[in-house]
Amino acid sequence: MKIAIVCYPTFGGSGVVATELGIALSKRGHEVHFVTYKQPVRLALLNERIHFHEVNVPDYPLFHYQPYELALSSKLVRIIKKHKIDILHVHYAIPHAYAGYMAKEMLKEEGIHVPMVTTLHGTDITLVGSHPFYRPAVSFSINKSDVVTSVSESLKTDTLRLFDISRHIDVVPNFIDMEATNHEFTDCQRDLMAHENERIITHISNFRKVKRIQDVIEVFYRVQLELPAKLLMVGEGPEREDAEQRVKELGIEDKVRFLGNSNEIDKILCFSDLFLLPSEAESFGLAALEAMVNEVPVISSNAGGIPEVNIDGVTGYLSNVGNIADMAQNAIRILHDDKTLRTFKDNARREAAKFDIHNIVPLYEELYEKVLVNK
Ligand code: GMT
Repeated sequence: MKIAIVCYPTFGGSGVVATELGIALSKRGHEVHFVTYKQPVRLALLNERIHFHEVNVPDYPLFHYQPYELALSSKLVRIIKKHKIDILHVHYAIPHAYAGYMAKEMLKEEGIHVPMVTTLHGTDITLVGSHPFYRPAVSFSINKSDVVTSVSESLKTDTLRLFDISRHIDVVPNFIDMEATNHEFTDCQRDLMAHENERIITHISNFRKVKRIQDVIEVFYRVQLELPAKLLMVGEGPEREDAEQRVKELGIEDKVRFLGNSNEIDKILCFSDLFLLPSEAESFGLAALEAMVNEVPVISSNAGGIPEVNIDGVTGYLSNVGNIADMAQNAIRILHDDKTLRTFKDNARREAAKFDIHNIVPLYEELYEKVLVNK
């Protein structure tokens, strides 16, 4: 099949999933065309089956806001015609499903019918899309999609609760490549980050409010009072400065390292002992899954789809949002002896295997095939 993928090319989970999906589809023989404003961060090499088309928005002074949806839908029309695309797969409802629908309608005028698959990732539904400003456009774009998928059962429930949806929603969970992280966990160069007797605790995110960065710091503060530990903070975002300030106030600057954005997540997770994800909302929690595949147990909130990934008492522990004391206690419970930590590490990788790319990508292929038959 020839598949056009529209996504955000940044470090966010939706862009990562869309990119990894495209790469996996190309390896399975499909021709994949990424259409976005920048080459996706995880898309290293292009080849005869992976193409990248940049959406340019001409900077015209008359426009106060440059019309990205217009540029994207026009670009989609050109790409779909030129490359005879079979399926349009858009990740994130706004504005991608909206622009995709416009492209579909323009093509219909020329007798070209391209089915659109829309994958909902979370923030487009729970945080941004449900705002009254956007709600009608989001409902409309979802209802006009030929196939709608959500990355967790929880997100499906939220979508049906928050919007007026007439479409069936298929749950296709996010995935990871078990083989790609099949490295030797003893050869992780952890001595670069911590002393031998210290546990390494990691948090990775875009440091937005929804991630509750202050909780990460507070949980770590309590843990390091009980056992020797270091905290690695990976990512960039608006909450970073306040977090650094809090670390200073607590007098733990020598134990916390802010590493910024990284393309070497697996290397960092390889020497991590515990992952913290205390988010306010999380449709899936791809970062938790990436930790688990690297044998890192997860201490998280029980928000949204996280319980579908992090299994309480098995791969880590779940607490109510904001319950720092419970999170710290659970973290200490896992970290305080090697045997318990080993059990949680093994469980984390074993449970992550359920989300192996080889199990999940065929689910998308089946949906593509089904919609093409009914075209
Ligand atoms: O979490 C973010 O801030 C990024 C966001 C995105 O839109 O890329 O992530 C969402 O999609 C990911 C991939 O499906 C999910 O793993 C995240 O849980 C989800 N984030 C939220 O729901 C807050």
